[in-house]
Amino acid sequence: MIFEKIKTIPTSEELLDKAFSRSVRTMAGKTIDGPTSRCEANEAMLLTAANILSDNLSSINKMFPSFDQISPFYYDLTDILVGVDDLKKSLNNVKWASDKIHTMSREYIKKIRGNKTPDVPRKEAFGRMSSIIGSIRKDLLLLGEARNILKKLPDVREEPTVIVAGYPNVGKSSFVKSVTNATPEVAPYPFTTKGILIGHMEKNGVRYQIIDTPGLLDRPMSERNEIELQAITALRRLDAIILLLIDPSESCGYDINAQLRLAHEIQNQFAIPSIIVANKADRDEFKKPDEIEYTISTMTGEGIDVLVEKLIAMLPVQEKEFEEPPLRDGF
Ligand SMILES: Nc1nc2c(ncn2[C@@H]2O[C@H](COP(=O)(O)OP(=O)(O)O)[C@@H](O)[C@H]2O)c(=O)[nH]1
Ligand SMILES: [Mg+2]
Repeated sequence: MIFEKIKTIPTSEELLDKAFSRSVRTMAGKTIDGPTSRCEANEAMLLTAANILSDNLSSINKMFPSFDQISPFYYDLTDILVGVDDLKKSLNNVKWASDKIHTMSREYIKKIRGNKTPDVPRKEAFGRMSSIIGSIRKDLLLLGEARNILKKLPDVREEPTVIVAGYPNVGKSSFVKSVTNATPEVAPYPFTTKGILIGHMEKNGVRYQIIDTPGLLDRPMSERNEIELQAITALRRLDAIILLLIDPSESCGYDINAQLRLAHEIQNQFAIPSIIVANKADRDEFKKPDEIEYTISTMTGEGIDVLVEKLIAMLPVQEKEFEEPPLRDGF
């Protein structure tokens, strides 16, 4: 996951503490005698502090991915949850502070060398570093919060994807579990308390991703808040198709007309291919609505293979590298 490698972002106080205490420690145990070694001591102190600050800041900058290169799905989520513009601004400010501390410290080192009172320019440099770090206080806080939010985003890959939608209890999670080999991972998703279920299946050497998004595509759009709607928009940026599950046995607790209405609403909302499929074909109360072509039972496995074939046929074909077949001897 692209945000996984972002480590904890220090606050400005923590950064200054670290830099200044380390710089004092460089001097520990050393006898400072005479003007030359007093200059060297102050120079070493300044260099230690400045390097710690500018290195830490530049590594913060490098931990974040370039927002011009991340996938549209993660870009959208970042924008909804944090704000890409704010994030970029803070990253730029941190980069600026890193460069500034670097160049400023080199100027002060020249002032320290040969100075009769070298601790005067050194202290002045420390003061300036403090105020530079102080000026990016809010940026570090914003990046720290952003990191905590983004790190928790699920690992949604850029693989052909099936998003499963439908009212609660129609069998969405059961479907994901029945077609994906390993136990699907329940990943936290900031827009829903239940998290999302991500499973993978492999057919003919191609990996597919199946996602159940409880709380997002399981009730009418009019019942959603702004943030949920945006989260749904981000889903639209995946290379995906939608499987709309209905339960004509109505054992899910929703009547079939409401279920079909939701399916049609989602079809209108998303301009990506979709298919309505009736689940729980094994139940006595099951009655296939006329418009539905595919019926399955995640319990008995009936219809699942045929449906998976159909889903794969609907998904965008993965570009496979074309290889010339080798010529046989004599040709
Ligand atoms: N009889 C029957 N029950 C099913 C079938 N698929 C799911 N269920 C049951 O329906 C309930 C809800 O399933 P679940 O997958 O959690 O639904 P979700 O809320 O849409 O994810 C569970 O008790 C399942 O065991 C099916 O094909 N036949
Ligand atoms: Mg579920």
